[in-house]
Order: sequence, then structure tokens, then C-alpha cells
Amino acid sequence: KPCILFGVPVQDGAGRMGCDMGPSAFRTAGLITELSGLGYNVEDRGNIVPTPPRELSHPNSAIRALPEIVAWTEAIAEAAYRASGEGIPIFMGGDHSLSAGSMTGLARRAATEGREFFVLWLDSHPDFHTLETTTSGNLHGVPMAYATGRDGFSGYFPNVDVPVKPENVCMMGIRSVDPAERTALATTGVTVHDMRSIDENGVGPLLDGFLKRVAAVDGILHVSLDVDFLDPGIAPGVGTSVPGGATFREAHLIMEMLHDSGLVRSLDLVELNPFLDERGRTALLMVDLASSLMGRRVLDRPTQSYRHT
Ligand code: DIR
Ligand code: MN
Ligand code: MN
Ligand code: MN
Repeated sequence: KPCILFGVPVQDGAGRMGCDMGPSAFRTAGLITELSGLGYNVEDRGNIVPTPPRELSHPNSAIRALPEIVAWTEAIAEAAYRASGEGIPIFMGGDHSLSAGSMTGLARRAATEGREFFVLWLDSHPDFHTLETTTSGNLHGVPMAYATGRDGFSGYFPNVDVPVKPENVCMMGIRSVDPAERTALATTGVTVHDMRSIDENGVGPLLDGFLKRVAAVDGILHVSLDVDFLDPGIAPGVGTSVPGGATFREAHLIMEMLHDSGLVRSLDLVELNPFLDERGRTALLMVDLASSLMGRRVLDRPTQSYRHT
């Protein structure tokens, strides 16, 4: 299957500017060459253009850039739905609000194919605010709540025809949760492996359990990788870094296991802020991780088979 790349230079969902340079940084860091080198047919479809924004306002006056993010979500969801019928879409962000579009577009694709849809969410944040509960007003904090069909988005965001089932979502790396998110997570079926859980169990066994669940029902898997999943020591190029993140090897092990599973159908690379990066090192690391996910390996070795039988 071809890799279909989209730049998504959205930055209005984040609290500071710079994510609009993300797609350029991914291209400059060599993502296309890396994927081609792995044997993929790579199509860079350029940058997504949002639909024209409409006037929209919400009673929560903290919310910033609602019309713009709604416009992005419409365009991204459509691109995600179409491209996932032809290949493996990779969304080069852009802030994490883009996942409102990618997840809902992919969920619709899965439903079209009669397949169960799963999301692996690699982030220090759950991004589980609704429009009512966000206090920062930054809409990169809401995509998971939106895609799982939580209340309060209708009349603002596009209707979610096919919500993501919370019990099909696995979050890893979580270490910054706002009070309203904590309450909501406690009563939904989302699996949350916070950093403590990673410390206690290791990423391998935690991810293995999730991949087995996906494979058992022949599901399709979307991976959403936020730069701030990684420890700020190795990934400084992000506006919302949180100490105590995933190490280089934890992140690569996850990517390698994902590749071996053969279950991944689409990928978001989000929150890269090249203005905050150090000579491109975060961009290069993200490209490295994407390459691992797409099949780069050090040695051939027997792999755990997750294939549905
Ligand atoms: C915080 C930070 N929970 C908020 N969120 C994100 O603003 O709602 N930072 N996504 O990257
Ligand atoms: Mn995020
Ligand atoms: Mn985050
Ligand atoms: Mn069967």
C-alpha cells in the first residue's frame, strides 16, 4: 500500500505559534526519503487547506479559534476518509487538534469496511476536554473527547457519524491530566497507561495486551503520536513539554512492535514546533520513529504474530 502524506499546518489549536512549520520540518528532516527507502511508494499530497471558516461562538469564552479548528476538522476528516481507501495516510502536523479530523475520518473508513476501529494515543495529555470543560481554551485539548462522541460538540464541530468507542482507545505516556479530564476518564472505558504504569510494567507488555485485543477482532489501528509523549530531554521541539516522558528506547520499541503487528492503518505526527526545536533534532527523532513504525529494523528477528486467525 502507498504511504499518503499530508501536511496539516494547523497551529490555532495550540497555545503558542510555530506548529504551522511542522510539515516543512518533517519534509526537511527526510520523512519522504526514509519511507521511500523502506520500499514504499510515497505520495506527498501537499498541505491540507481548511474549508472557509464560518462565524461560530460558544458560551465558554476561554475557547480560542473555534471557527478555524472546525474548518480544519472538516477538511482533515474528508482527506482521512478518502486517502485511507487508497493507502496509509500519514498526517504531518500541526497541533493535536488535527486528530479530531483524522480519527473521525478513519473511524468512518473502518465502518465502511465493516471493521472495528482502535486508536493508540501516545501523549503526555489525554486531550479529553469538551468545549465546556476546557479552561485553557486551546482546542488541541479536545480531539479525543470529540472523536469518542462526548456531549457538547454538536452544533459547533461536524457531527460524528461514527464515534470511536472509548473501550477501543489505549493511551500511553499520560502524565498531565486536568481535573475535568480525570473525572471523565474514570467513567469511560478508555485504557490509560500513565507513566507510572510504564515504569512498573514496561511498554512492551502494556502494548502487547492492546495489540492482542485489536488483532482478536481483526481491527484496524490508528496511531496518534504527540511529540510531548517523549521526554523533553530528547524532544525539546514542542510547546507543552512535560518532564518524565518516554525514553528513546521505549518509543522505538513501541514503533517496532507496531510494525511487527501489521495492524497500523494510519498515523498522526503532531505538536512538532520547529521554532522551539534545537537544530532539527526533534523533527529528526520523529522521522526516525515513523521509520521504525513503518518497518525499519536493526536486525531480522522472529516476531510475535498478532495476525487474526
Ligand atoms: C491542557 C494541555 N490539558 C489543555 N493540553 C495539551 O490546554 O487543555 N497540551 N494538549 O499539549
Ligand atoms: Mn496531544
Ligand atoms: Mn500533549
Ligand atoms: Mn475469527
